Amino acid sequence: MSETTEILRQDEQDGTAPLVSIIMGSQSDWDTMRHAASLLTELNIPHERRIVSAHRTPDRLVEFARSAQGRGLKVIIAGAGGAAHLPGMVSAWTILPVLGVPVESQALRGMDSLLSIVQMPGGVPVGTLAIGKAGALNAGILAASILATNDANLSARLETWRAMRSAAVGDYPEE
Ligand code: RP5
Repeated sequence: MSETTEILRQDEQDGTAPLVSIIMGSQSDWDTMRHAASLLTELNIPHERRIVSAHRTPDRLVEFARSAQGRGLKVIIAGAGGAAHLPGMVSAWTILPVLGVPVESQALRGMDSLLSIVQMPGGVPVGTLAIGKAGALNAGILAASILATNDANLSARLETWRAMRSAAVGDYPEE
């Protein structure tokens, strides 16, 4: 088993039921999506990470999306690049909130991913974040915010996280 595969499976091994699922269209998306995973880990939010391709594993996509709510998931973060159907297709199968992360593509630097994810027809929403690392991180923060509306302890952890980020900003630039 590769080191990355081991990381992708580590949350399945601790036996905690995941509240957030981070899915991605390809192994190559992990370098972006790991920023969402790191944030969730930092805030101690049980989550899973999976590869689900709209194009290459369509049956896996349907099985994942149709079972998501029944498995106790509350939020889905879906990252994909290029013709990025994954978040929209998942949203078509579930009423859970779906946060879409456009992964930066080589050909069009993620503009294709962004437009594919953001331009959903009315009625099938995908909350679309920025292209790349910032989008993945913010998807993690948004997932935490959604869960925190019903979890005072998590809300306090999120407040602390934000306060630490603020405290790290200096008043003046260093020479
Ligand atoms: C998409 O195609 C994936 O989400 C990925 O961003 C992109 C390239 O995939 P690989 O060719 O690296 O597997 O489906």
